[in-house]
Amino acid sequence: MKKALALLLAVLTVFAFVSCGGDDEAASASTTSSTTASTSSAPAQKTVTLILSEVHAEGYPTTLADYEFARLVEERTEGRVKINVYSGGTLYGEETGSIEALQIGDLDFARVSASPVASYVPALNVIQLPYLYRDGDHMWQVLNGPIGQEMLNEIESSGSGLIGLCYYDAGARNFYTTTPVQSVADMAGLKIRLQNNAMMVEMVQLLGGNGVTGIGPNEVYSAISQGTIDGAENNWPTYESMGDYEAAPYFILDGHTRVPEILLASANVVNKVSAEDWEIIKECAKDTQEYEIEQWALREESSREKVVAAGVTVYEPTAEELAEFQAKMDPIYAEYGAGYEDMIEEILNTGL
Ligand code: BDP
Repeated sequence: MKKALALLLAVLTVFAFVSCGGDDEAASASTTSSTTASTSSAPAQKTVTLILSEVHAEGYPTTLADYEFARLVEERTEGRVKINVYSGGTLYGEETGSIEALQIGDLDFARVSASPVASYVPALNVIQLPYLYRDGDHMWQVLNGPIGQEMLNEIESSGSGLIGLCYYDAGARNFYTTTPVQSVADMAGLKIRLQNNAMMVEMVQLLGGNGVTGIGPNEVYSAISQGTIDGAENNWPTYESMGDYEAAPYFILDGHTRVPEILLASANVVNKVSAEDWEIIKECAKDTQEYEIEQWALREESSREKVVAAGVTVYEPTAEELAEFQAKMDPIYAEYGAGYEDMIEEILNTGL
């Protein structure tokens, strides 16, 4: 009896051993087959869809760059990250609204002008001071150099909840009005719409006008038509694409500022994607910069041609008249340049 029991136990042990091994084999076979299945059919990977807000219309250089950014991200993350672009200000017509939405994580990306961003990250005013750059090349040398990078880092480290991914071109900004402006004296009392930035309001005040904020770029045409304001300031493409040239047909090439565009991300995006995909997103943004600059050059030219053909009066100020505009800016350099004297010096010397 004892022997029979021992034999039974031995048989059971051998059976248990064999069946365990068998299970292991079955398990490893099924792992292999699921790996095979995942490479041969669609992988069950996590995908995320993010949104990007843009005030400009379809076809505008920054909007084209937004789509290029979305395309590159989807391609390089192999579909794990998709970005939906909302152009034409359909999500946020005023950039301050989109910046605040990024800060609270309601929005993932926004392509905005650096001007309103400076209301949240004041250091950014340094790279958009009036009459700071000799020309576009000068600005790009600065933005692509250590100062440009330092300013992008500042956006992130300032605790703004924003991350600056890259810069885009937006040319030079000029005043346009319902009555001719050819000198500082002609600016007296004019109500000029500005981006949401106190430095720009002061700039217009120093020129004798009144800066008006809180009007989105898509509302400028109607504000001028209704007589709420006497004019605004912008580059050729915005002047043309928003139709402002029809309401304010006097354009003075004073080129008071060069304000770059910035592609911003919400700091919250890093919680929505993997570390690897976040690195890809940052790299894709940088890789769209040159593309936007090319598109910008084309559009700047075609927009200028279009408004000139439409009958806009373009005034090119003399060197003396321009010097008068520039001389009025000293208090701005004193106030907004305080603490950044060395950086301003470095900017002025860049490329010389
Ligand atoms: C345009 C910028 C756009 C600004 C607009 C404005 O591209 O981002 O919103 O100016 O003046 O040049 O508000």
